[in-house]
Amino acid sequence: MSGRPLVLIPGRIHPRVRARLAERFDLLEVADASAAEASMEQLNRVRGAAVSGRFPASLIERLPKLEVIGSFGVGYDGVDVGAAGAAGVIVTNTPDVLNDEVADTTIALLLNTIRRFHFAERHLREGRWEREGAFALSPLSLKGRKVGIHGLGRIGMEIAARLVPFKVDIAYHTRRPRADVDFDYHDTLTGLARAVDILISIVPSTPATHGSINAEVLSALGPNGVLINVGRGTTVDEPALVAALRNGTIAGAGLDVFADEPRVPQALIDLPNVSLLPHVASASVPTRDAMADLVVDNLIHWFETGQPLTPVPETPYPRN
Ligand code: NAP
Ligand code: 8YV
Repeated sequence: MSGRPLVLIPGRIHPRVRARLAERFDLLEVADASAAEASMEQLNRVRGAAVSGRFPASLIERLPKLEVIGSFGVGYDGVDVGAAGAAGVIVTNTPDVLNDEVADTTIALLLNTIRRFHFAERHLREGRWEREGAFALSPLSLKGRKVGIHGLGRIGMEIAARLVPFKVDIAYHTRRPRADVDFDYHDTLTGLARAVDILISIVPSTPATHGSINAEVLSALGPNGVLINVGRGTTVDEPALVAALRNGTIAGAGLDVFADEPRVPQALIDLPNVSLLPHVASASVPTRDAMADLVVDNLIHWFETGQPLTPVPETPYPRN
């Protein structure tokens, strides 16, 4: 035994997290959150953890010395923060360092969905421009649109800042209105959807957001409506979305996130009026490196000073 804290890594993680942790800590790497291959003696010594994905209560219960979990990503819905808090374990996430990347991706996805550039590029690559002529005009345009942002937090604010120069009207829905913006506030999601013709969702996966973009919201968005989801797939009722896209209840959708990743419903893939990305909003080398560093820096700071850098609100520091 080295005297260095033992840090558990359940499942795959960004290589920079692993490499930097190995410089400071002993590592216990297991295939997944079942930690089936670890002995009780090893689990009894684990003081920290780094995870990208699931960290369930069943694992927390088997780690009596666990102090801190560093979760890779700003969304931490894979970590049972209730069980962590009850066990006195601090959970950290990676806020802010990915705001710009995710907001940039959101704008790209919005324009792609409306102007169908992915199909236009395929037209060129398949030689159809030369053989058949110009690509069809896009039925939709961003011009004159009203954009509703579902979730005006760290990333939502960066999306809004990028939309201002596009000369679109901006409105939003959150549970509590923000005092520092003058965009129109709607106290219900359906009310927001009724008032706009583009809805951008950037909320966390919680019981309250689960399935909240449903048939009623899509119907309120209307036949010229476009849904963009970069938050979490669980926020959207996917069967209702497929129906709305098929029958013209809304005009199109751009999705970076899905309810059961990496499985994407074939019904969505088959639709002509969607742009689909495989959860890549933060997926550049510089941004993922910054996220990896924040995971590691949280653990280092915890073991050096007894304080986390970016604890999640459910496991605050100082403890309540
Ligand atoms: P944040 O700063 O915590 O902002 C969350 C926003 O959602 C706040 O404005 C919050 O306002 C609102 N919200 C929360 N629950 C709500 C509800 N039930 N109804 C309406 N609004 C609600 O989080 P962030 O850093 O911007 O990140 C947001 C989420 O984006 C993450 O949790 C993650 O799931 C997702 N994300 C996805 C990617 C990707 O790769 N696609 C990348 C990064 C993040 P109130 O509290 O006032 O309601
Ligand atoms: C990551 C994300 O892709 O930060 C988040 O919440 O969804 C993304 O930035 C993910 O967390 C890592 O797999």
